[in-house]
Amino acid sequence: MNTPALTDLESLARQAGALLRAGFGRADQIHYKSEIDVVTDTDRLAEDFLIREIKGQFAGHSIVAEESGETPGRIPGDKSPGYSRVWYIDPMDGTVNFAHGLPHFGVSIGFAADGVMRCGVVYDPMRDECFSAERGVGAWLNGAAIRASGASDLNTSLLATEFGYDIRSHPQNNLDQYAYFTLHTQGVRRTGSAALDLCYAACGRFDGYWELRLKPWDVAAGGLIAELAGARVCKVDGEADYVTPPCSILAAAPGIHRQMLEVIVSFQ
Ligand code: LIP
Repeated sequence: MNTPALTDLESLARQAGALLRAGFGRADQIHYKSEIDVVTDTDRLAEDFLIREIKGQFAGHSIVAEESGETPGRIPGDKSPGYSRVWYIDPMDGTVNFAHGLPHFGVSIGFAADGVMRCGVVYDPMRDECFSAERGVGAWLNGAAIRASGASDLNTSLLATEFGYDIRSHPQNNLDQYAYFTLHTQGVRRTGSAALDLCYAACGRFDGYWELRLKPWDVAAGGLIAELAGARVCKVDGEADYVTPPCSILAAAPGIHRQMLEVIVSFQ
C-alpha cells in the first residue's frame, strides 16, 4: 500500500514552509474564526498545497487538516473499518504569531497507518529547523538525533504551555496550572505554537510542555517527535493516545512527568 517515507513528509513541510516564509510580513488577509482565533491567506495557501500534493502522491489516503477539516479517503481493496492511512496537517501552527509579525510558527505534518502514528515532521521556516521522527527509528533536528531532557527536579525545570482560543469561556482555562508551575519551576514559557513547544520538549529546550484541548493536527507530529526522543507523552488523564480528541497533552522529561501530571489533574 502506498505509504510515505519520512523524506516525503520533510519535503512537503519544507515546500509549505517556503510559502509561509514568502507570506510572512505581507499584509495578509486575516480572517477571524472566533473572537481571537484567526486564519490567514497564507494558512490557506499552504494547506491547499499540502492537500493537493498528498492527494496526488498518495491517492486514497485520508487527510485531517485544520482549515478544511476531514477528507476521508478509501484505498481500493482496503477492508479496514476505519481510515487506514491518515495525514494530520496544520499548515501553520502559530497563526496568531504570524498574523502579528512574530517569526515563531511551523508546518506540522503527521502520518498514521492502521491507527498508529508512524512518522511526523514539524518545520520552522524562519529558523530553518526541521524536527522529524519515524517510529522504530528515532527523532532528529535537521538530521541530528535529539533527546528529551533528563530533568528530575521540577523546581529547576523550564516548562511551556499555551492557552486555547476558548480561554475566555471555558471553565478549565489552564490559568491555575500556569500559576502553580510559574511559582514552582524556573519558568513557564508561552511561545504560541503547540507543535514547536512539543519539538522543544523533544530536544530538551523545554523540560516539559502541557496544554488542554488541542486538536489532532496540533499534536500528531510534535507528540510523536517528543515520544520518540524519549519524553513521556500522554493525555492529561494518563491515556496514551494523545491524537484522539480532546487532545489535552503532556510531554515531559520522565523525571518530572508524574509530578506534572498530578498537578495538572489536581486543578481539573
Ligand atoms: C494554536 C496552537 C496553540 C493553541 C491554539 C492553537 P494554530 O494552533 O499552536 O498552542 O493554544 O489554541 O491551537 O491555531 O496556530 O494552528
